[in-house]
Amino acid sequence: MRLLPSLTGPNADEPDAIRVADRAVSRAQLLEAATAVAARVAGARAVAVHATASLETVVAILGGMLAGVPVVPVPPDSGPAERDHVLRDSASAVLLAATGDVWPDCGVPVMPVDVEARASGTFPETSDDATAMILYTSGTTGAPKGAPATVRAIAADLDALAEAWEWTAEDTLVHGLPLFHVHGLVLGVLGALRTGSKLVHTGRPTPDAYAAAATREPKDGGGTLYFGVPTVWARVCADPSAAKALSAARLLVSGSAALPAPVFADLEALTGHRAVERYGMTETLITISARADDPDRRPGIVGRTLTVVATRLTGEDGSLLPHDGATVGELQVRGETVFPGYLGRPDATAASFTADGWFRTGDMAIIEPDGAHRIVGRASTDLIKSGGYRIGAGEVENALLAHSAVIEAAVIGIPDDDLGQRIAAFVVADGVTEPELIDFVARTLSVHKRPRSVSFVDALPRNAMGKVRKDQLRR
Ligand code: MCA
Ligand code: AMP
Repeated sequence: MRLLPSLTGPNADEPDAIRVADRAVSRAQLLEAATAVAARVAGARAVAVHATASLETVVAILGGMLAGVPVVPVPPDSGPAERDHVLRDSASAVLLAATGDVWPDCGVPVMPVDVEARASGTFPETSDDATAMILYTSGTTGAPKGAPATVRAIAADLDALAEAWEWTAEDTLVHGLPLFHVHGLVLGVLGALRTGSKLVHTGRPTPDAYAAAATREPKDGGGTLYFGVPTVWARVCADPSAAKALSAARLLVSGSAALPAPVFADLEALTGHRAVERYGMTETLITISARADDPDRRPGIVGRTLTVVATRLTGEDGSLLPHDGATVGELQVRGETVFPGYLGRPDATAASFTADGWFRTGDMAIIEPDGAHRIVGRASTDLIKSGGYRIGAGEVENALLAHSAVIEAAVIGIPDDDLGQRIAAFVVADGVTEPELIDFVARTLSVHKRPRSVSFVDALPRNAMGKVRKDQLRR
C-alpha cells in the first residue's frame, strides 16, 4: 500500500514493531493478517470496525484500506442509537470485530477478525482521491455526521506532521488513545506505519502505562514520541514519578483540546519538555502545529500552519481580519487535508464552507504577525470538548428527551480541571433519578457522552423566542 510503505519496507520483519495493549506483531505479520481481511471485504461499499484498543482493530482497518473499501470505525461503547445511525448512514456492509467481542444484533453481519490469519496477494492501489475512512463527528445538533478522509489528505497530513516533528523510522511512538478518531487512529496508527516508526499503544492512556513505555532507553526501543489529549497530560502531571519517566523522550505532543497553561508549565518542570501543541479537526485533519526545531514553544500557542494548508480569520460579516496578534476572528482553513464534505449531507457541507471554498472551523482564533495561532474558544457553545472528545449538546439533549420521564432538557459544558469541560444537563422531569439519566445517555449514545451531572429544574430559562438561555444555566 503506497500510503503505508513501512508494511513492505526493509524493516517489515522487525519483531514486535507494532504493539497494541498486550500483543505485538511485525509489520509483515500485520500486512498478512490485513490481507486476509481485505480478501473477504473487497467490493463492499463500506466496512464498519468495532474499534476497540486492540490489534484486531488495526488489522481490520488496514484490511479495509488494502481492499480500497472505506472503513468506518465505530466506538466500541456506542449504544444502539449511535451505532445504528453510523452503520446505516455509512451503508456499511459488514462489521469487523474480534472473535468473542460482544456485539448485539445490529442488522449487519459481523465478520470476525483473526490477527493470526496469514494471507498473501496484492490489491489494486486505490486512487489518491478515494475515501480511506469515514469518521463520525458531532455537530451542535442532530446525530453525528460522517467525515470522509481521502488517501491524499491522510498522506499529506502525515508527511507535513513528520516534517514538523522530525518524525522518522528511528522513533517509537507511544500513546493509548481511542482508535476511532483522527488523533489515535490516523496520527497514532497510520502515522507510525507511514513514517516507519515503531508503535506502542498502551491500551489506555494512563500515566503508569506511559511511564512503563519509557523505562527503556530510546535507543533500546523506549518511547521517543508521546501523544496525549490535555486530560492525559494533566493526569501525567498529577503523578510526578510517571511524568519524570518521560524526560528521556524526544517530544511530548498535545492536541484535541486546549492544553491549559498550568499543565504546560507542570510538564516542563517535571519532564524538561515544552509540549508540542497542535490543532486540528476531524474534517480537516491536523492543520496547525508547533515544531520540533522551535525550542521556544509557548503555552496557548498551537503553532503555525502545516505546509499543506493555509488559514485566515474572518469577522461575522465574512470580512478578512488582520493577523496582528490581537484581533479575534473565526478560523478558516483551506488545503490538501480538508475533507470533501459530510457524507450525504449537502446542507451541512454547504453551511461549513464559505462561497470561496474555505472550511469554517467554528473555532475563534488570533493569529500573530509571525503566523503563530492562538485558539481562544468556539463560536458555538453547543459543541463541548470533554476529555478531548467532541460532543454536541443537541445530541445529548435528544438522548435525554428520549427518556419517557424527561419533558425538557438542556446541556452545557462547564469548565473542569481534569476533562477541560464536563457535560452538565438540566432537565424538567418526573420520577427519574440523576444516576438513571446518566446511565440512560451512556447506554443510548457512548459512555463519554454521558452527563457528569443532572440538575432537576421546574422550567428551563427561555428568551422571548422560546430559545433556552444557556448563559443563565451556566451561571
Ligand atoms: C463511568 N463509566 C461508565 C459509566 N460511568 N460506564 C457506563 N455507564 C456509566 N454511567 C466507566 C467507563 O466505561 C470507564 O470504564 C470509566 O468509567 C471511566 O470513564 P471516563 O471517566 O469517561 O473516562 P476517563 O478514564 O476519565 O477518560 C479520560 C480519557 C478519555 C482517557 C482522557 O476522555 C479519552 O480517551 N480521551 C481521548 C479522546 C480523543 O482521542 N479525542 C480525539 C478526537 P473503563 O475504565 O472500564 O473503560 S479529536 C481529533 O481526532 C482531532 C482531529 C484532534 O485534534 O486530535
Ligand atoms: P474533533 O473534530 O473531535 O477533533 O474536534 C475538533 C475540535 O477540537 C476543534 O474544532 C477545536 O475546537 C478542538 N481542538 C483540537 N485541537 C485543539 C488545540 N490544540 N487547542 C484547542 N482546541 C483544539
